[in-house]
Amino acid sequence: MYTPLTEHTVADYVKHTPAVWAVVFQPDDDLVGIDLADGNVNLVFRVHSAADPLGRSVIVKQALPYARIVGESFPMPLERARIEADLLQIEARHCPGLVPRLYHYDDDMHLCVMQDLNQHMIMRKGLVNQTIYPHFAEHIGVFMARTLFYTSDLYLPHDVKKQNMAAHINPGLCKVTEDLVFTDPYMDNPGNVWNPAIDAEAAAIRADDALRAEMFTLKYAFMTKAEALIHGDLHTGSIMVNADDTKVIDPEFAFYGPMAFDIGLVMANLALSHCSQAYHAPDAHTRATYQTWLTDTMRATWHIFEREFRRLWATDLNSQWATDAFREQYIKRVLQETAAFAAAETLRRILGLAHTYDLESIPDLEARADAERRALTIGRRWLMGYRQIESIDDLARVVTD
Ligand code: SR1
Ligand code: MG
Repeated sequence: MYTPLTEHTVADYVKHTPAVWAVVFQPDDDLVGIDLADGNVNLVFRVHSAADPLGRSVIVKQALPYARIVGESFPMPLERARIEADLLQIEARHCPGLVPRLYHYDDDMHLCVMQDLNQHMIMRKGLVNQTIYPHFAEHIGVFMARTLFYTSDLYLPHDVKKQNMAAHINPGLCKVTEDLVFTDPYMDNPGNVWNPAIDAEAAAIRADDALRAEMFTLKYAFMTKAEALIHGDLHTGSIMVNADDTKVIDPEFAFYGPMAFDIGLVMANLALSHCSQAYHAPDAHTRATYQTWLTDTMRATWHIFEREFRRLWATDLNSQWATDAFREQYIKRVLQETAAFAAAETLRRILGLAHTYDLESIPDLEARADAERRALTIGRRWLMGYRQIESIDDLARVVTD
């Protein structure tokens, strides 16, 4: 029977789950549960052995019937835990080592037990402290190329692709994205939150019908373009990193959608960090160096994505698509849509319900407003100009100019 776990009950749950207990812990281990939840949506606990807290531990992630940060007024389907368990296994097949290991999924309790990434940190937090991740672009570029290519019509037989689409519908969480990313920020919606210091800019965006038309065109693409099994929420809070390794977490928003939505979220969140460095970086030299790393990482991520995608196209393409001109058009279209979806993510993180730590951790509202205005300008330029983007340099130049 479904019961939300607590710091006091989660250790007992693990102890009575042989698939976890026998694989991770030792027979005489005393277990300790710690509440780690700091995301928007779920319960998250670490359960570790009292004798070896870093060596023998797991993460228990349980869905609530609502979004944790909002409460019961924001219902969310419990079945997202099943979607997450499913995706972690699919992604692990395409990209071994780039997702946490899944130990156990409990369909009654709507929870996953997975590898504790206690040697990694949430990427967004590392970016705030100007941490350089030398392998991030390589890892995330390959992750996106492989997961997107191998779940698309470019690779799969037509009937398998359609069976996969049917098996991975996610209407509840898609609706959250349709509302929070593409709709509410452009309406007078009571859920929207924004810095009062940018009242004028927020009102101008909501009154800009040409911008709203572009945003709704994107929303329509998000709702109808069943291109690949996308992660669906690939921001820097869904990525855990250290100097050597990258793990993509939290695929509960996954469904068959446009490939560029995933790539665009990565680009947008690097750009949001870029804007936030005006406050976070301790001095001008550190700021300039780190901002250069961020835009270099945007370019490298695309280049590595494109290199791997082209490699897969050459080796594993379903023969029905074997036309060079189609390949070139396809890649250019994905790049342009990447800029467009990056715009949607950038704007919603300032005007909508769910903001990011990069900007929210700037305590002075005027300093935050300066960073937010830059981000709004970047988002607007990406959105209104994405059809003119010819190269990743064009996309990244919008952040540096
Ligand atoms: C209430 S859910 C808000 C946001 O958190 C998730 O991480 C998604 O980004 C969603 O839009
Ligand atoms: Mg998440």
